[in-house]
Amino acid sequence: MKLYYAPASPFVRKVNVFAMETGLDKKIEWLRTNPWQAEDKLTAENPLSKIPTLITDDDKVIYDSRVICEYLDSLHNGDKLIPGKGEKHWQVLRLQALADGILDAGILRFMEKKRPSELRSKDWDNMQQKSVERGLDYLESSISDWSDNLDIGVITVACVLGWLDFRFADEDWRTRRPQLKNWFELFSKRPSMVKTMPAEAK
Ligand SMILES: N[C@@H](CCC(=O)N[C@@H](CS)C(=O)NCC(=O)O)C(=O)O
Repeated sequence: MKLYYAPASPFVRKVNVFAMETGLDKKIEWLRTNPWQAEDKLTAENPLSKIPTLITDDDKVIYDSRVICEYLDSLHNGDKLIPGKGEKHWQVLRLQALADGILDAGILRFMEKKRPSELRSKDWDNMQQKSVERGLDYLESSISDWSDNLDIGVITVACVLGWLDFRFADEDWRTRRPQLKNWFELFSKRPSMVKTMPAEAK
């Protein structure tokens, strides 16, 4: 399999952690790209020019991170990280959707920060920041429902928190959320997390 990636992408990290936790990482060949430049090699596979984008061994193209993780989960015989149908399935997918949504709002803020200051909208930034804050509050208040699990939901939560530390290091999410802080500290020690720390693209 081949995976289009860039080193700072939290969605790529999610797929990478998922692949390591399911023992599939050795089967992935990494193809570096810059999705913001809409390089031909990427847009030929994914018209949205987004990463992660996976090319399977039989040349199928799969995106986005949710669909890639579901595909990876179908390839191994260990414990599934996306539980089959039933209550657990929906809980895990909802946790993933919440964490992905926090990331989406965080990325909108990050993009806004990059615009010339006279073009930036404080209202827009506040609105996205509030989504992030509410999402994190929910993670703190619901932590006993998910913190003992290893699944696509908690992997996504961990990648979101890692990305917030990477891109918004000056904003403290921990003080008001001690349980989330402790959980993240522990989860971050997993080899899959240690080996996939985000890095600025060179
Ligand atoms: N929902 C997508 C989001 C992917 C995404 O937004 N990736 C970013 C990098 S972190 C990207 O490729 N952005 C380029 C663009 O939006 O043009 C997923 O889960 O894979």
